[in-house]
Amino acid sequence: MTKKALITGITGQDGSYLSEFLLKKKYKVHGLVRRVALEDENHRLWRLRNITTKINLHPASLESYASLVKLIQNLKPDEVYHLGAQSYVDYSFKDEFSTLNTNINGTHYILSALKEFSPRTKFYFAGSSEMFGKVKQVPQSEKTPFHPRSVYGISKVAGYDLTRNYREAYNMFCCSGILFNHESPRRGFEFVTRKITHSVARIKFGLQKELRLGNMDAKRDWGHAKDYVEAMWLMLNQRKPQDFVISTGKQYSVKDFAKLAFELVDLDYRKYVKIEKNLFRPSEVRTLLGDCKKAKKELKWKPKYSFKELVSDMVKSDLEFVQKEGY
Ligand code: GDR
Repeated sequence: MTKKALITGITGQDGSYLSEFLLKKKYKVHGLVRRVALEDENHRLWRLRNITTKINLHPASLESYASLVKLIQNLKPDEVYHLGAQSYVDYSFKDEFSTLNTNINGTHYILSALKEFSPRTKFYFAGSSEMFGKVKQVPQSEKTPFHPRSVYGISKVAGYDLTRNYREAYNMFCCSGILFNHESPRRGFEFVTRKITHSVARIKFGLQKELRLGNMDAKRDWGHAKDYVEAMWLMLNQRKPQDFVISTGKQYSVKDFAKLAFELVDLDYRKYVKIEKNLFRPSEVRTLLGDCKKAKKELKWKPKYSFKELVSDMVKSDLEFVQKEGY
């Protein structure tokens, strides 16, 4: 029988790759979107451009329990992928209250609606390596204690605990993926990787003179979003619900990323990058490195893209983007 999946955050990077992945697996894909997005297709639905006729979009809001209940009651999906959130860490320092409201209540509303109206639905929660924050162990695994360093990270720990508690208290199939940074040509421009690759392309074409960055010594474990959405699906298609770290196990600094991105277009990053103090965060996550042994063993998952392939994919795509769009 055809399976039904409901994706929150379907218009984002992961939502769009996951939709394509599930369509290939013959799922019926449903997405929750804000009404404003439906009215502004060009700007808000660009990542879904190639598949809009194959998916079903429903207007609802993570801030409205009533709208979520209606959707879940009608659909009774086999799987819910809860990816929707205020996901930009830096913004969470500027608007703590709305980050907490959307991220915690949104997760809680969906879990509660599922419990009441579709308790057999499998639920995936997008946890984050930001939950480890000021890391207590290197590398970080499912057993590493959390120490979030932003309201965003705090909201993700709360979502993770809600997900665990619905699993334990109500016997529901609920999993959290603790995903480390994952990037792609579909990344939003506010995140450092896309900011770098887009600027590299603009500098190459003479549209920009310099690139302003904050902490270039921050280290991350960067994978490709295409690889990571597969892990989400694998988690919901195991016999028992569990949480998994998804990462590459390799670490690079923001400087390494910039150096390579500029090198790929034969430029030296030192000539273009300027450090700007106000791009530093009030409390920074300095270093993250994931240990995904459990996912390798139990999900038989492993990343396919190397760091170099990821950076090349993004630079190549941004060169095409700038050439085509002119900005
Ligand atoms: P992150 O991603 O906070 O790790 O969260 P981001 O790309 O924003 O920052 C990565 C690191 O780069 C440093 N940095 C800068 N960051 C931005 N955005 N802009 C800059 O100019 C800049 N200069 C240096 C940051 O300080 C940071 O250390 C991402 C998000 O996708 C989360 O939603 C997700 O949960 C985690 O990854 C895993």
